[in-house]
Amino acid sequence: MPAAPIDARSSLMKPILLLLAGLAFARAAERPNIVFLFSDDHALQAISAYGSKMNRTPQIDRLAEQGAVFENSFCANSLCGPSRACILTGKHSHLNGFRRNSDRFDGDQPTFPKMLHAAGYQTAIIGKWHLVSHPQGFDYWEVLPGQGNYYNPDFIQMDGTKKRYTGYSPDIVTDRATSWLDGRDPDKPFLLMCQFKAPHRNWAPAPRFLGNEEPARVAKPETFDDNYEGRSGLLKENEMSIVRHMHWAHDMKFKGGNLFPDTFVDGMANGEYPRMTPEQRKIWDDYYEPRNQKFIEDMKAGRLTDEQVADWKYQRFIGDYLKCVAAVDENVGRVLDYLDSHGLAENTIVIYASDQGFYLGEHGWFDKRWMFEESLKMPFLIRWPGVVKPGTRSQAMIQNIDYAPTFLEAAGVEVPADIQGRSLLPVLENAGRAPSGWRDAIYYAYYENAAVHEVPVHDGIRTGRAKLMYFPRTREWQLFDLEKDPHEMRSVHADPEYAPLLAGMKKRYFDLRKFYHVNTATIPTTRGDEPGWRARNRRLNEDAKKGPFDLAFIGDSITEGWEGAGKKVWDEHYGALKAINLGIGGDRTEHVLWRLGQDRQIDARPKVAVVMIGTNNTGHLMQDPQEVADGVEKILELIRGESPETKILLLGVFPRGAKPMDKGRLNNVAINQIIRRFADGEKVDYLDLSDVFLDEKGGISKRIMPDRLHLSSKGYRLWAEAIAPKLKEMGL
Ligand code: SGN
Ligand code: CA
Repeated sequence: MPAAPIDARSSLMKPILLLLAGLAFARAAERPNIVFLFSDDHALQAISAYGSKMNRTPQIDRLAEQGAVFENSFCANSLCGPSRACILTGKHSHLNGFRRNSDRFDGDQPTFPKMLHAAGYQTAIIGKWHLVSHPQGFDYWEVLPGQGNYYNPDFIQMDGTKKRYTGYSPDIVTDRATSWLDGRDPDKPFLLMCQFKAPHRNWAPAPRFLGNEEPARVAKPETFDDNYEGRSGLLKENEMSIVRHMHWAHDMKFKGGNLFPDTFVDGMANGEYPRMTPEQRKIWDDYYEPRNQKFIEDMKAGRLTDEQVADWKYQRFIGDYLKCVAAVDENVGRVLDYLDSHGLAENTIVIYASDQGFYLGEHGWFDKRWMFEESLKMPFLIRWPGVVKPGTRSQAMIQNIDYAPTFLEAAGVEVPADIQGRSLLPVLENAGRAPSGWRDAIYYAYYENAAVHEVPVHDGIRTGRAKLMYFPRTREWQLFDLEKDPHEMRSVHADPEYAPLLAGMKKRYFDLRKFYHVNTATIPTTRGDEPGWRARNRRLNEDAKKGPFDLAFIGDSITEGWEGAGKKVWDEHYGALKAINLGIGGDRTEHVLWRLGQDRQIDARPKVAVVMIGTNNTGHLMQDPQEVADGVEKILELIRGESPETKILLLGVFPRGAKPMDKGRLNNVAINQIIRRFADGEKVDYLDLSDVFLDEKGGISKRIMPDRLHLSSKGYRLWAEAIAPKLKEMGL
């Protein structure tokens, strides 16, 4: 007999059903469902709940009306994969290991979806993933490969195959998400991560937004013509300017060859176009072609000023971007409607966030990465009936490392002690106000230098009032007074009036780095954005491939100097051996880690490696000796792990400075005190050559070290002679 519809059942059944439903609700109420709606590159400036001047996002705004908006929500590393890894793990990039988009997420580490799954949640992720390894901890996943596509996207299936869906990416993500909801076990709580590719570059709008009406003109932001004066010269190296770096086909949607190479960049096709169905293509062409032809005619006729061309680029960019946002907004609405119509809204936490912010013309830019406000900020809206008061606006400083502990606590799962973020529950339960003892500052670190858009490595902290940044490449501090200079147009780090603020911010910076276990000496870092380094490094990479070598020297300028002042001595001592000089001037432990590891200079696989590194960690920051020693230790571990046959002769960092009480000298003494213990009587031997270079009073003769740091040819001779017996002992 087919099941009768509910209201046809006996009147006796009704109260029982209601009671059961009530019990189910009460039980579920203890364990709320979690719907994580997440987009890619959606800036606060383009969300009306955040006061957008350029668009409306009525569906996202529903969450603001029914829940809370966090106005001081920040990411820990303003880039896609890194932000997602922070969210999954609740840890900063240097600990979760995903620092740059080219990294691979170690899916074996603990993540909040895994922990929720273990606690009985049904878990699913659908959409953009961008962490290279396949998702773990999900009952169901279906993710875009890499960046994914807008049109007729492929999705990686759980068996590793790919499946193509016809349609527009955010719509399909929602279709797949709601169909997973349909099929789930209604008796268990669930976590659904619904992650849209939009509005990421190349900002390809859905056909339904390519109607005939002209997009509303958007006023360019105040800082569009920023000339980057008053801040680090590194800002000028950026390759993310709307005026200078828009691609003809990919970004600006022209067809055919670039007609104005002085105005547009070549080399990136519009990858979406060939994927379209004939119907999609027709709508696309009907929209873009007449507008493009008009622009081309105007350009050819010389009718456009530079200012007008810049404006045209901006309108094309922002018009497309906002259309992509509109599609995200609609899909947020579809998910909310689903929850409403299925009676799920009451017991489901809904979040809307995006992996980072984005420049919508501020500082003349598109893209993100810099620690400036527009990309540092992440949207974060949360609806949680019964817990979050509707219409809450929170000023509490939160970060993406907080999401994992929040979800865990909401689900009643114990938060592991090594999670670095903090659960937002105390803020949510306190009407959005930060309880006392809440964080006063966030820590930020960006690592993807020598990559697209040319943004250097930097880190820093932001408090409610100020922002401190540090650029290791140029050893520059930048300080911004966010109250007086909200657009961050002038660094006041050198302004005497700000000396007390600078000192305080520096203290917080170093304390926070300690607190989060940030030791840059152990974090592999490239200097590939410095042309001189890049050229030498490339050569060393090539040479290293010719391994195995007999002997390798690994280090900084003092090692590199074997090719300068030390050349003759090198030839005499090592000319007969197959020897390689892996020294690069200015390197610190973190750079050697990068070269040996990521750049595979370890492929030199020498019989003996002479390692001497650390004086530059001392030099610029007077880095704590223990931190530098940890960096040295990591180098030894890397060599031992990747080239187990290699014997290592670890040298104490050479003395520097004219006098024994020179600060740099003392720092090196302190490093050596620690690293001498790395000798294991087996694969690692240690030698301290201080006595070879110092006179009886602890002075350094200019004849040996002309600048009290680098060696003369006499110095190199002393070095070679001092280690000769050891090298012999080690089999050379
Ligand atoms: C792609 C984009 C870049 C963007 C990175 C990172 N180029 O390389 O503009 O900065 O992704 O973005 S694209 O035109 O090929 O899309 S992220 O959000 O994935 O980190
Ligand atoms: Ca992104």
